[in-house]
Amino acid sequence: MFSKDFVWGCASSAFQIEGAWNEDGKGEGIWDRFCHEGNHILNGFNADTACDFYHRYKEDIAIMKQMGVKAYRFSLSWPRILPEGVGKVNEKGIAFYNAVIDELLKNGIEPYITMYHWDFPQALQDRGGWLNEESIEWFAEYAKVVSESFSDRVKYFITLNEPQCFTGIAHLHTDHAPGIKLPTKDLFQLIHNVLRAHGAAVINLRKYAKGDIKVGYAPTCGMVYPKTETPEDIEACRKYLFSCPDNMDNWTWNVPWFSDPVFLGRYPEDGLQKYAEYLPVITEEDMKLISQPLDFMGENIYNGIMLEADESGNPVYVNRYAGFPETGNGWPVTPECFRWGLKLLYERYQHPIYVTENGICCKDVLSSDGRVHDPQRIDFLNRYILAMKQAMDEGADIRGYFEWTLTDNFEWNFGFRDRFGLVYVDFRTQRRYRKDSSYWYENVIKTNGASLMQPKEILFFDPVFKQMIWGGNKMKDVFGYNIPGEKTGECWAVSAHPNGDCTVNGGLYNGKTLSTLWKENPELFGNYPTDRFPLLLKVIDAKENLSIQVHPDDTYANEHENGSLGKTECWYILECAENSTLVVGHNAKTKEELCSMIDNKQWDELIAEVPVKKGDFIQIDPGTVHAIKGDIMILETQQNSDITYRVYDYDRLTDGKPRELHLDKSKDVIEVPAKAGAVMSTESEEAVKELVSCKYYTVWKYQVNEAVTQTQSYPFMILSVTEGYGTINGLAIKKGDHFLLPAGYGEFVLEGEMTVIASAPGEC
Ligand code: IFM
Repeated sequence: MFSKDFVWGCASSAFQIEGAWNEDGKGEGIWDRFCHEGNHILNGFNADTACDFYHRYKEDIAIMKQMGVKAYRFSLSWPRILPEGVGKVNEKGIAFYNAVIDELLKNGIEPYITMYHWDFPQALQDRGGWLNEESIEWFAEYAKVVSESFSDRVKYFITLNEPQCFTGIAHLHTDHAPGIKLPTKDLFQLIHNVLRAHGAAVINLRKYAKGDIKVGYAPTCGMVYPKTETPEDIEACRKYLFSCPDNMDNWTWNVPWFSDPVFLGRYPEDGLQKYAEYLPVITEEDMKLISQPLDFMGENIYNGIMLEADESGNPVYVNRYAGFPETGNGWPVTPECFRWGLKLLYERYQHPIYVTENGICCKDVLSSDGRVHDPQRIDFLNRYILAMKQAMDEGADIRGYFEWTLTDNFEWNFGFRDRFGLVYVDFRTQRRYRKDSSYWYENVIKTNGASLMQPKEILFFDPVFKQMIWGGNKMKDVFGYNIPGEKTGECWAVSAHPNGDCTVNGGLYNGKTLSTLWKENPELFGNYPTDRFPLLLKVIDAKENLSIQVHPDDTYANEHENGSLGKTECWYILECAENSTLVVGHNAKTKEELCSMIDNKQWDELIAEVPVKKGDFIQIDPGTVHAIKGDIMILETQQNSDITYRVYDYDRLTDGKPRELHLDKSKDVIEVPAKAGAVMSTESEEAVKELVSCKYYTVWKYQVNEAVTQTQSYPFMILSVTEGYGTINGLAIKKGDHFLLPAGYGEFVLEGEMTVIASAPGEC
């Protein structure tokens, strides 16, 4: 599934885990100050101890080893290495990181070092922080020390983590340290300094490296995904993702201002125009410095927004529905943004990508059984990793994935409220508990992604209703359908036919037509090898008699009906009056006799009828003369075809005219002599009864009183609840519901008091 050298990792940052804030010569950082002074952190917490990684790194590395993690992305505390930010190196700080690196390597875990994950030395902040242009040299000096100290064993270095956050959240919104609101012009200057500092660090990391190193950068931002996969909606996403915001209250939250200069060597043109009045002096030399060649692009991705194109092709935000899935801290769960964001980033920046952060905060608790169960995290990661794989399959060069984060830790201004870890930390005792998700991730790593689970979603559809001269309004009373009129004859409940293409209602594929899904997601249908969805499921309410008709087979329909399929169908009688009959078959012995009876309108002699009652079932093969009679309601499973030849219509008039008959074609296809119309009673002692199995479908009846357990191992199955209420695998279903179980769905349990008719396509 994934290439064998795909990097499965975990990520963390120094300030969020290390603690030991003033131990062994560490200098004060801006986050130490921010926590200690003022009321910036939820509940007044600080990170003086955090996860105590400084003393417990061996324990945490041992857990990673158990999990089989291949790489660990961690950051260095700048003030632990250079307590004053520049000048004297703190050898104990270097020794600590050397010990961490050695322990990782000893355990077969590749270290990925992030130089800066927000803990700026306070001493340098006191000299103006990133706003001071000298910060470029300060950061370069720090890079030299880092490279000299660690590049003999560490191969992967990342300069900055999420510059959008440590510039914007700190200096525009002031929620992060140092929490200083800057005039807009100054913030532009500060960001220009940060980007130049990045370039200067890349130069020094390489210049002082003791081995072959790879250098990258890890920005972030919200991503995007299109409402539909039309070129217009995709282009709207591209446009939005790579344009600079107009809103100056949140302008730093964007991709291009932080990534175009680094990877493309220029600030984005629209930003240069929009922000002209705030811009610092930007020289060619600056751009050269900022755009030092990089080996990879990191990107931290958590969520995104759905967009569609308006008439002019401009991106429009699509509102989220009520009850949209959210994480424990209220972030939307949008795996689709991973697929589209990663593809669009790769398309623009053309660098191998590492997902340097992705994960979820959940309200994890230590359960009574002494374990931490976090199914929501497992589901989130499963969906996101599958979406990432889709981006890879569609061309994005993604080399690795770093789950955020190993242990629950200090979540900045939210203190310890938000648990993001694969490992639970009891902050009172510093005991670590592996959450269920850590075992799940272990398995993903061990199987190199093969254990990821394709989402098992039951697909529901919006039916398409058809008005017919013979139709009625029973579907409203019997099934509660919102029918469009008093002559509603047909409900195309599951159909991908162009004359009535159903739309998915809810879930992952909400709003897509079944025919689109068939094209775009063939895996949902077990890659069934036909060019179109093979079945069509209808409810028919015949208030009046339907015309007497006959259907062609595949060969005849293909030849005479523009490549259409023929029509084999079967009927389950949902409702009927007492003493009802159906037209099935005819009495002609020879073709000549048939033609003569038709030409002479000897309908009474020609047509054969069979008695039926509620719950009966009958197969109608092509060539069979048939008709549903008035006051009967049926559920029909048929081939995906709308071809019917009308033989006789009781001489009825519509708008003063008779409906068209298809006598020549009917005579061609009617089978002579007719097979006996075999009506079958579906009553059975057994809960599961096979009603028919032919080339095109198999149909069963499930009589649910006790739990009925079945396995969906067909390309797909369609289930229709014809009576009662119940559940399928815990999902409530009721009379009138029709739904599709996709390929690989596996076991399902029906419970309640229900009658269910199920169909699966034939072996093709
Ligand atoms: O915890 C943070 C991390 O420091 C930066 N990226 C987002 C994570 C979750 O908020």
